[in-house]
Amino acid sequence: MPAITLIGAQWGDEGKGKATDLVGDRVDYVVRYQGGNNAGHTVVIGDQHYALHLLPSGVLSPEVVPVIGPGVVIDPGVLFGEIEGLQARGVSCERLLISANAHLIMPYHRALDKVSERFLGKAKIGTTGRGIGPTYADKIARIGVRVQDLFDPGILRQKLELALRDKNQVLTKVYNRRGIEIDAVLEEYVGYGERLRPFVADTTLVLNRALDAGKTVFLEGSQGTLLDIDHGTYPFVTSSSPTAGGACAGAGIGPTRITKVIGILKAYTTRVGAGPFPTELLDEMGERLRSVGGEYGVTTGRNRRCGWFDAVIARYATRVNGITDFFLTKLDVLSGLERVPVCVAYEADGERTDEMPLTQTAFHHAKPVYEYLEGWSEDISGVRDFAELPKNAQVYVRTLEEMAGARISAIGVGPGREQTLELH
Ligand code: 2SA
Ligand code: GDP
Ligand code: MG
Repeated sequence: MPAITLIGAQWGDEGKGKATDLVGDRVDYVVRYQGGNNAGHTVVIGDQHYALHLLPSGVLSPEVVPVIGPGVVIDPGVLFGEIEGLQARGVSCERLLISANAHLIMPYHRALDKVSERFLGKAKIGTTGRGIGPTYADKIARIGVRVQDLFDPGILRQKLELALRDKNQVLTKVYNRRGIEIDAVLEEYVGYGERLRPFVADTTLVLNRALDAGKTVFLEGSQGTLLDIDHGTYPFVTSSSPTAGGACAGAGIGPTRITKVIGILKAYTTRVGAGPFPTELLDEMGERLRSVGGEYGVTTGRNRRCGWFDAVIARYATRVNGITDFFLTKLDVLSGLERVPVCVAYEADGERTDEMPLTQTAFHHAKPVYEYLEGWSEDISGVRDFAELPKNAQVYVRTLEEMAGARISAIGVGPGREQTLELH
């Protein structure tokens, strides 16, 4: 039975949290497969507003089993803070399952993330400072600490000694910071191990058995396609694979199980942190999109950079992920504009291209080529049926669908659960 993947089709913050929450009563498992508490997924239910960082958005649906897969990096202090925060609001987290293979964000990862960004100066990535890059770097270098290591203090000490031998040199000699004490970290993390134990499971086995039994597994991506380590705007990316292929690897589900790949697409574009962004608006219109769209980082509170819809990256996301359906979000934010520009191609180094330029240098130079669509003035946040949308809003949606290369199955007209038009 089906596994469904949900992917951010742009630079993140497309509204994945809301989209996952929407399907909560139709799926059995919701799985996070990459990233960590750099993510900020917003869910609005009635007058209740939830910001989730590590827990899958499905945790808010009482029948769903939320799963943190092996591809995720976990900061245990943040995880327990989030669990306690939800429990205080009456949301049960008892069903949560956590992979024994997931890697842990350690205090030295957070320290290195912050200090290396500061030393990069103008070349900084604009990370969330949560230790994500250094944790994945240790994972790939095979000196990471995994959830299961917390159950064996002897192994944990060995791993910490190995990791800290170099890192304390770097922190103290290169960055002139205080070194990290092994004993304090050991004590803190052995304590986390005891608290994590009841949640730890062979999540890959659980999910594959569930699929065999006809259950539905929903794989919730974080960040977005253009932030993917392989397919994004490297080096201005996160250190994991939010794309559909990453969902298989990070959850332990074979590609043949996936029957649907849903791309979440904002009706305009945003990005947080540094890196190229051809349709960025540095003027009052950018400000308008930010304030009307509420475009502020859910994790760091940073201003999001805002710009027009970019059909080149939407097409790219369709191709890289094999997107079968789009959920178009935040259409309501565009109400009141006389005309809405849409980027259909780039001009890079004197040449027009309909696809992503071959090199990052060319992408940095890419200038958007715009088509202008007629706007609409009506407030559409109360509309629940496609046919009730103003004619020009309908044309906008159909034009984006054609340009992006996959059908639009749902449209968001507000942050609330009910502010959604379902087309298919
Ligand atoms: P990191 O911390 O190593 O993953 O940062 C590397 C780049 O990835 C970007 N990134 C994000 N982009 C959009 N949204 C994210 N989550 C938060 C949100 C962001 C926030 O939902 O608003 O609160 O600032 C997210 N997480 C990582 C990051 O900006 C870097 O460009
Ligand atoms: P995620 O990281 O992809 O889950 O997205 P974020 O939660 O970081 O940012 C999306 C923001 O848009 C949140 O504040 C949502 O509540 C809000 N949102 C989602 N869908 C819609 C929509 O259709 N219209 C409006 N106005 N807001 C939306
Ligand atoms: Mg977000």
